[in-house]
This record gives sequence, C-alpha cells and structure tokens, in this order.
Amino acid sequence: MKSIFFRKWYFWMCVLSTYFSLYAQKDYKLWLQYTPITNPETVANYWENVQNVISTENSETLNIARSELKEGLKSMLGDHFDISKKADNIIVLGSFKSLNEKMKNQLKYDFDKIKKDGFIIKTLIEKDLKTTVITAKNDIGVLYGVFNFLRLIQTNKSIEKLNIIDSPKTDIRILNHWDNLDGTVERGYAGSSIWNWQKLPEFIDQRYIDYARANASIGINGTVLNNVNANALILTPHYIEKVAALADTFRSYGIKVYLTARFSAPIEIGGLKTADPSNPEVIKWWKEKANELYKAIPDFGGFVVKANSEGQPGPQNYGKNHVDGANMLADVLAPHGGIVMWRAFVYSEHDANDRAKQAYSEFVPYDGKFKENVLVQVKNGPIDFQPREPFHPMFGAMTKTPLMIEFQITQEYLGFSTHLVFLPKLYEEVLQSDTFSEGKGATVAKIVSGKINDHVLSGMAGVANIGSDLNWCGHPFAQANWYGFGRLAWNPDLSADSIANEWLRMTFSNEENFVKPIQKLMLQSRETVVNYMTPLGLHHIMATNHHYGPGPWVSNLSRPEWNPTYYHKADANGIGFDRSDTGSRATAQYFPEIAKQFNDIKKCPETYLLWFHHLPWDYELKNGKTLWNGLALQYQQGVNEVHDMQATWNRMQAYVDETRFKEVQMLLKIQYEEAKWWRDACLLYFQQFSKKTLPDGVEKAAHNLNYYQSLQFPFAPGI
Ligand code: GCV
Repeated sequence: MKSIFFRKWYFWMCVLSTYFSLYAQKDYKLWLQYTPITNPETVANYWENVQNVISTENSETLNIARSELKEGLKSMLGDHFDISKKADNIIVLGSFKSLNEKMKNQLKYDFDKIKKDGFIIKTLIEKDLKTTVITAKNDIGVLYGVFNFLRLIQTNKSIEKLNIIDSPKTDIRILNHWDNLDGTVERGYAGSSIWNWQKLPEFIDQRYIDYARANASIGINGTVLNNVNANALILTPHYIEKVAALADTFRSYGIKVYLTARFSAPIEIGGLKTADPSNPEVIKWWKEKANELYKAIPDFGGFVVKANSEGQPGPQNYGKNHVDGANMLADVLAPHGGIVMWRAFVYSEHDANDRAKQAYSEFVPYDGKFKENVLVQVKNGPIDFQPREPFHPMFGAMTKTPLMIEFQITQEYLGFSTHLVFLPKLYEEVLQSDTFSEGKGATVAKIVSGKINDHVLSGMAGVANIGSDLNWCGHPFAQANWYGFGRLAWNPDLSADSIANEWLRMTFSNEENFVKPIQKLMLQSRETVVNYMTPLGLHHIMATNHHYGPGPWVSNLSRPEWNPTYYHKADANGIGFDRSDTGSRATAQYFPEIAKQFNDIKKCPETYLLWFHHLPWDYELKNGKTLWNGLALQYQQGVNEVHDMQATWNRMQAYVDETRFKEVQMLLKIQYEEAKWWRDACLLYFQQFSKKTLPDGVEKAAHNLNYYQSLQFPFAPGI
C-alpha cells in the first residue's frame, strides 16, 4: 500500500519537476528557444532546404557551430537528420579557405565584401542540387553565420534562396559587468554576479558557457568582468588564474576577456608609494603586470579605466592628465595587441560649471593626443543614463580619437528590473542623432562605427543587466535589452522596430496576434517610462543613491550635482535647467545646426525642453497647454500607458507559457503602482512651486507629499 502511494507520489513529483524545469528553462533559454514548429507544411518546406549539415573542417568553434546548427534544426524541425544518407539539399559550413574550388569561385566576389567576423550565407544551385554555404573569413564568422541562419527559421523567414553578406560595423562589441569581487553587482537588479570567484578556476559553471553562447549569438565579442569602480585584487595572481579560466571558456565563442584596471593598483597590490604614470617604477610595474596577464591569457583584450571620476584614483592625483594615464597603459599593452578603453565619465565637485559640460571641457582639448590603441568611452548622454538625454556633445567633437559609446543595459534610472522598458528604442534615438560634425548625416552611429573619421578601432559598450536570476536579467523583457544591445553593437543602424520583432519571435511566438500588439507595446515602453518619470526633458530626479523611485526634493547631498534640485531648478518662476546662451551655454558644445536648435525655445524639441531651458509655469507648449498642465498630463499619460500595457498583456495568455505570462503580469502590476507613485510624488512636489491645480484628467494623489518623502529603501538592490 505504502509503496503504491510512494510510486504515485514519486510519479507526480517527476511530472511536476519536469514541468517546472521545462518552463523554468524557457526563462533561462533567452532568445535561443528554438521552439518546435508545429505546422507540418512549414516544417516540410524547411526540410526541403536542410537535409544535412556538412562541415569542411574542425576546430572548437566550428564544432560548436555545427552542433548549434544541428541541435537548433532538430529542436525546431524534428529529428530527421540522416548523416549516412546522401542528401540533396545540404548546408556546408566552413571557413572560406576550406571550401572546394568550385564553391570558392562562386563565392569569391562576396568574400571580398566581408570583413573580419563577417559571414556569407548563400544558396548555390546546380542542376537539382541545392547547397547552402555558410562561410566566413574566420571560424567565429561561421558561428555568427549559423546563428543568423537559425534566426531566419526562428523568425519564420524563408531559407529557400539565400544571399546574405553581413559584417559587424564595430570591432569591439563589449559588455561591461559592474560586478564586484564579493559577488554583488553595482546597479545590478538580477541577483548576484554570475562569476563565482571562490569556485574558479577549477569549477566552470555551465552558466559561463551558456553566457558565452548567448553573447556569440548576437555578435558580442568582449566582456569586462569587473566593476569600473574596481578592486585592484583582480590583478593579483590569485585572480588572474580565475580570469584565465573564464577566458579559456569564452574563447571558442569568440569572446575576449578584459578587466577594469584600478589606477592605484601599483600602490595597493604592488607595494609602491605612488601610481604616478610618469614614474619609472610604476611603468615597470604595469609592464610586468601586462606580461603576467598575457602569459596567462594570450588573447587578453585590455583594460577599461575609470579615472578621476566619482572618487576613483587617476593621473590627476599626481598632477598628470587623462592622456598621460591612458597612454602609459596603452604603451604597456601595445606589444601584446591590447587596448585601453578610457572612460570620459568625469565631473568634479570642485567645478561649479554645469555638470553636463564637464566631460567635453576636460576631454576635447586632448583630441589627437591619445595613442593608437586607446579608445575614449563616452556615455550616450552628458549626464548619466537618464530615461532621456540628448546625445553627448563629445560625439563629433573629437575627430582624431576613436570614441566608443557606452550604453546602460541595466536599468539603474529606469525602474530597475521591475519595469518593462525596451531600451533599443533609446539606443536608436541616440545612434540616429545627427551631430552635424561633418555636415548633415554625421550620425552618432557613424561616429562610433569609425566610419566618419576612418578610425581603425571602433566599439560599443553596454553595462550588463546580467545576474544569477533564473532568467538572467530579472525581467523576461529585460532580456530584449541585452539582445538589442548586441544587435546594435553589430550594426548601429538597425531599427528598434526590427529588433523587437525578431526578439519576440525568437523568445515567445511567431503568432501575428501576439507579435503585433506586443511589438507595439515594447516600442512605446521607453516613451511611457519617460512620461511617468521625467517628461519634457526633466532628468536626474530619482531618489538618492539607489535611484529607486522619485526624489525631486533631495537637496542635502554633499555634492551639489548629486541633488535632484540641481537638475530641475523648480521655483516659483518655473522649472528646468537653463543650458542655453542665457544659462550655462552647454548648447554651445554642439555643432551650430544643433546648438541653434537646442538654444531656441521655439525650435528645441519638447522632449528636451526642460533639459535646456528654465521656463515659467505658464509657458505655452506646442499643444496650446500651459507648461504646468502639460507636465501633469504627461505624467498621467505615462500611468495610463502602463495600464494599457497591462490590458494588452492580459490578452496574450494563449501565446505565452504560464510561467512567463504570470511573471510579466506581476511585474506590470508593480510597474503600474510605481508609475502612479512617480506621478503623485513629482506632481505634489512641483505643485508647491507652481501653486496650480491639477488639470482635468489627472488623478489626485493617494497620499500627501510628506508620505512620499518619508519612504525609505535602505536595502534597494544595486548599491
Ligand atoms: C559604476 C553612475 C552610477 C554609478 C556608476 C557610475 C559610472 O554614477 O550611479 O554606480 O559607477 O555612474 O558609470 O561610473
């Protein structure tokens, strides 16, 4: 009796655990779901073209490419491969040099068009024999080609007659992990760091491989493992060994490892008295460190450095400048082929000037002075990853220096991982901004891809949103931001629209009734968050330190530019930061065409109005409403839009597995509550100055201002 009961219990436990692990896997599998195609006709059509896979050579990367292709096809189309059978329609995988002469002849013109890491996917037809060739200049290009090919099937595209020739437009497509050695992640909202330093180097977590594979699938080719607020210990032998184990794991996926170098490391771990970049002992120490690193990791990528920024040490501590610091490190890395990514995120509490102007003022005079293997890494906007900022004026202003763009994928100022915000829309807005640095058409995208000034190096960095959470990113839709960053790093001219479309199809479903409304929701989501957090160009009004929730009233922090009041400048006369010619003149840092536009209240896009202008509460907006009414209505609109997002999602149950459906549903509920919190707290606070009533259509706050001001979140994640 007992044993029957036990067997039944055991049976159901197995069923349940399979059920849970299957669904849990969906969260974990990101956009590489390879969901089985259920329509037999579609399956048959695909099979017509992919009866077998043959590779022309072996290497670790090519073996990965082959098994990815086979497994992907098997999962989507069913297990029909018969390697022993001579198939008519095959896929040939291999680097160009390994193809037979006939194929080489057919492909040689295409081959000339691809660059390093690029690939060709081409259907060659001879009599009745159809061969799809996936080839490239190097093995990793073939792997990229395979992921591209699989994406076609994942997104329901035809593979009948392919002619795809694609190359990345940037060289360095890199994630910046702000991961600390103690396992915490600065601005991380998806659990703890995925690097298990204690178990490395012996223990290689399967997650590292899955991480590398996911990155390779979107073309990411580099990772900075540690926080830009760095601990020098990462450069000690104890950690280098662990870093090397990760580099070994990532290598066959085309991913190079980089580290943040703490500028004062020669003192902290080298026993020197100084870190002065001109000191011979310091230079010798860094040279030896570079030798040690390259001995352990022959393809080590190089260093990222946050110097003289937010309390981090740097060359200015010794009366030297950014060029002195960056070039010293560049010199020690150059013999090994390494690079330096020197961050331009600097602002000083001793500089009374507008914070938005400081990086430009400090860096632009150094243009042309950096060594060839230095890139200056510039955040997308001049303040700090706000829901909306104009593009950074440094883009276009340093023609002799390769500038990398740094985007934040993790949602520090964008509702953490509880808010659904599709960031490629933000990235696209910045990348497609015209700097006018070389006349019309000098977009940020062209500058960062090195096209405008013919730079040898180019790159895009994204602050990772990856953590130990089952779904990697803390929100099923936050995965789209990792995905979208990778796709844009590969091609900064891709549209957010197409990225959302392919991501949805790969991650959830190809059903049009699902894709259409959810794509629309994603594309609107960034504007929505701007509406309920920082409409009309407001910025940096988040609560102190953790940046969770609203805090426009904060004015007591030691550094003026850390206080939200510094940014909105609300008073009885109005609101906004005057950065025009009558104010800080930050507009003058842009090229004249843009400067003129931003400077003139009538021409300035209303999305940036309060970023550049301080305006009276009665100022008339383009829609005829007063500034106060327009502001209040925009906050309300943000709330309404989240409500609409909920309604749209609720109609999607039939297309999404239960786990992810519920996760998103619960998260949207939090987002809705928090959108209302933002609206109420901000409007109550600003109302003290405007002294105006709320316009019709704006809901009254649920609490008074004191209540919102009293909220404390000492354990908010990410700090
Ligand atoms: C890693 C902002 C963030 C900091 C971050 C810094 C930077 O100030 O709040 O957490 O530090 O940017 O990008 O260096």
